[in-house]
Amino acid sequence: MTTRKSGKQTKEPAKKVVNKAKALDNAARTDAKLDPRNNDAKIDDLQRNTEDSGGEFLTTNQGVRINDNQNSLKAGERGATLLEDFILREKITHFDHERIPERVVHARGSAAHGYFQVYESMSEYTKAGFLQDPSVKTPVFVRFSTVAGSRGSTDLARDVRGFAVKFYTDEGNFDIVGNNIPVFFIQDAMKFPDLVHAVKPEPHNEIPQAASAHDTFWDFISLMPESMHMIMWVMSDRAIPRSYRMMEGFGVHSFRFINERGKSRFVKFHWKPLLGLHSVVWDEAQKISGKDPDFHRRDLWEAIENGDFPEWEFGVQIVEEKDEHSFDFDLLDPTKIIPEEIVPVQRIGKLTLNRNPDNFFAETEQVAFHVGNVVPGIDFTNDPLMQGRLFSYTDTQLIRLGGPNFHEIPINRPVAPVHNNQRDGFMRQTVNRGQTSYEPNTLRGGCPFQAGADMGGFTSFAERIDAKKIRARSASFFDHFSQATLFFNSQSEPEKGHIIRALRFELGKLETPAIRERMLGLLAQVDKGLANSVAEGLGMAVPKKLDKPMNMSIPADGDPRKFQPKRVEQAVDASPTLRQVGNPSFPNDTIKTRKIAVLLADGFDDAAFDEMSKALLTAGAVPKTIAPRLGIVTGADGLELKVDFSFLTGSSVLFDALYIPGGDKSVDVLKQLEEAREFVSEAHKHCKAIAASGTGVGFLAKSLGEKFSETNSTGKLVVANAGVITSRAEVTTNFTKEFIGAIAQHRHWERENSSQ
Ligand code: HDE
Repeated sequence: MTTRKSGKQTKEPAKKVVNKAKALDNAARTDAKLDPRNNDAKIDDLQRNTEDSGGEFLTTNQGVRINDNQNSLKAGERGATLLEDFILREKITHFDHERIPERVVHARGSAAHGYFQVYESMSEYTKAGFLQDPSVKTPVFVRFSTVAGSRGSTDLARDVRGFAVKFYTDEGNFDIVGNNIPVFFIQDAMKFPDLVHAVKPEPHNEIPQAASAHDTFWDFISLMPESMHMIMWVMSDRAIPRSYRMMEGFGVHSFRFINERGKSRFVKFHWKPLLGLHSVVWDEAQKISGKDPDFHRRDLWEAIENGDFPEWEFGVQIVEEKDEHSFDFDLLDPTKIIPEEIVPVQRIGKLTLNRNPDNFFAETEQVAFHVGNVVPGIDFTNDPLMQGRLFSYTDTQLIRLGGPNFHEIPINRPVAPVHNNQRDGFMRQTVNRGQTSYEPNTLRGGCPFQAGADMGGFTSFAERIDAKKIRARSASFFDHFSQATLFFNSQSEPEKGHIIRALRFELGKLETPAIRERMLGLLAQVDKGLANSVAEGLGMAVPKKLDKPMNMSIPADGDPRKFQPKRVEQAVDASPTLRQVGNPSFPNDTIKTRKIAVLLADGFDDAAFDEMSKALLTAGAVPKTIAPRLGIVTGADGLELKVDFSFLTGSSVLFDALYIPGGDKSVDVLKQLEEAREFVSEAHKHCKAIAASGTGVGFLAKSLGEKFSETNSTGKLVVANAGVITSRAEVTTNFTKEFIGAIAQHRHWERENSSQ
């Protein structure tokens, strides 16, 4: 127990009861199996419901052993099937009911178990138990998702990613139900169904799946300038991450930290990936969607199976209550960030994912997150988007998981004990003993009884509210463009180019020219150069006169003039922490877990392969062999390797970099194969690091044609040219070092063809 205080009860009748509660509480919490300080507490808890049928007979759901699982019961061998066949009926009925409604948003996702540890006590800021003691490992379950697509849609859609974390703390479950983008499209929950209806497939023909590039989405956005900041993020590379393991997470809203003395401060939550921030390119994303729609799901699963446990540092931006109004935006507005230059992110702990779920449905599909799941020491603010979410998450589970007892589903139940007078309902699991299900009572000694704040009872922050009841939006929410401009200005040149091309793609897919025009008008408010470049790609001009009013999200009796965007002067012009290329908060010297394709055929240079694969493995990368066919491939000196992929099953878009060892016979075979040459030229087009040694350089030259250049003015053996590393001689340490450095850069944008 880390946070529960001894009861200092003064009122007599309650005293006995409270002491009893404390004793029970202690007993429950020191039960070694359920002690959350043991990070396996949730895993142990799940054991109660885990079964693997190992060495067991096949039975019905009633436990009756089944003798024939091949044939239904019939009137004669060729006769009609009998209604009496309870085994057949049970099996088919269960099958008929196997599906539940998918999540209305964030339907596509994958998850993992892990734990969280704080670096040092945060008691100055919060009394939350799991943030007090660095020796405590709190179990977590984390689900990543896309937003717009159905359960079976591609992982690589251009979309926001959900990043939802459930902490099973000893004071109950705490969920941070966040995204990989720190702001949101809308400011008020009232607009959420409209936004989601606009982005989901169009209702008449259910097209397109998992894509925002269609008329209804941009029609809505073009009338809602409050979305422009978020639009910049979803048109950026953030919306096509390389891996769930290489993206940031954000709580988005301002929350509150409350300390022991009841002092409140505002807090924004961040997750910072230790592998750095990386994305794929759009052309690649589209191809991955065909080659491996489970790319992110597989990546997460494989990394954990390989023992490469993904890690994020937990960051907080803390703002004193007195500073609430000291920013050039409103802290309650979820379309705004607090630039890290103004309030730095303190990294206070680490999240590690170290175990894949046992069963996708039981765990990943049935997990129910809720922004409203908080523990003492954490509280809400009046962010009007969050306020609506506080209603929505329980409500949605009632239909999705079929009733009010979804908290009893193993993945959702807390490791902290649950006692209350809630009863019954569909699928109730708990067998509540006793005569009473109300409080207060005398028949059961008052149990279960309320907990004083000093016994860990949750008390809401006593925020002062003195207001008129009103349907309105604060004027402090009306700067819709400044932070969109800040984001665009903060990008590196290649990233700016990607935003422009993403907008050309999305707007280019529209069938209604007027929507394009309105969007160009809004983009011009963000940055004129941006709007002109997008317009050029669309073969249009930015309209001289803006379609007014710009903001069409206005109540029926509202005066449009009062709803129009207003720019506020910004304290920061550009924030390098908003870009991915050259972001100072992330490492650019690691190649841990990167997948490297090694292209070879029989007769490859054994020594070169050996040197390179040793160097890559030592640096933590995952080399994979690609050959003309599966099976075994043999080197010139007899080294036998298992082929991981053929050119049919592998593809350059599934790898981070590629290496071609020499070996005359191997290179001759590769040279003849169009798929092999395409593999190389596509990796080059996507700006990936490429290395070739010995005669492998000749194959590289043939594949790249005029794009190949091997300027070697210094006479060095190893030539590095915009991420293409060649050595005509053997593989040296210098060569592998150059290649590893080039992979760590992730992409070599100087090679990028801007028309891509
Ligand atoms: Fe959600 N959101 N949301 N959302 N959301 C859901 O809950 C909702 C919002 C987020 O992996 C639903 O269980 C409303 C912002 C994630 O299971 C639903 C509003 C952010 C997930 C819902 C928002 C999120 C959800 C659908 C505006 C980032 C997936 C299924 C008022 C901070 C969690 C479900 C998982 C899921 C409602 C806006 C993140 C319908 C009404 C902002 C990561 O309850």
